[in-house]
Amino acid sequence: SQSTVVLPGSFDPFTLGHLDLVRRAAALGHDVIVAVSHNPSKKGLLDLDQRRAVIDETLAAEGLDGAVRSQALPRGLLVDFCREVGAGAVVRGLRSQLDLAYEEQMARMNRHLAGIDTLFLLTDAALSHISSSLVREVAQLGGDVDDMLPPAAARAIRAAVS
Ligand code: COD
Repeated sequence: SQSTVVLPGSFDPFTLGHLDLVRRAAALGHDVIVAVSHNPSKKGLLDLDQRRAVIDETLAAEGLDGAVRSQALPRGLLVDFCREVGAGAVVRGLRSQLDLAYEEQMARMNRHLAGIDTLFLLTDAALSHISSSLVREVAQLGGDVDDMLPPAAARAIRAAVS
């Protein structure tokens, strides 16, 4: 049987960087649960349902909807969610050493709390400039973000800023 891993995030919006992570985790043979957190801050653009709809539409369009599914991440600890869904590990992407500095502490904490390991995938260099927060900022200031997003996300962002 395949091992289940959780890819947690806010995904506001789900970007080509996130899609690359999902694709690579699935290609390694994992069942992937994309766990979508509640809006962490008021600076968010898409609500939880919109963010999940973008992800589900993208997974279907990419033919990834067999091995990968989205789920809302309940309030509470990520490691508790992992236990509930039977996931043995978390997957996270690393764009830079800045990401590592932030991720290292979370990964150590999750392992301390529940023995849940974190699998890190180095971001594709062509995608390492992409972050959801910068995509939101550029879009809100009138810039073009279409080439950083799957089509479903580009449509949702366009509707949200118009
Ligand atoms: N290329 C590749 N990967 C990328 C790219 C890119 N261009 N952009 C982002 N990623 C990766 C990120 O590195 C991350 O691994 C993943 O995609 C998701 O990104 P985000 O930004 O949507 O996710 P975050 O950082 O907002 O998610 C935070 C969590 C929800 C994981 C965190 O808040 C959490 O664990 N909450 C639960 C409460 C808890 O357990 N707290 C204690 C933690 S120790």
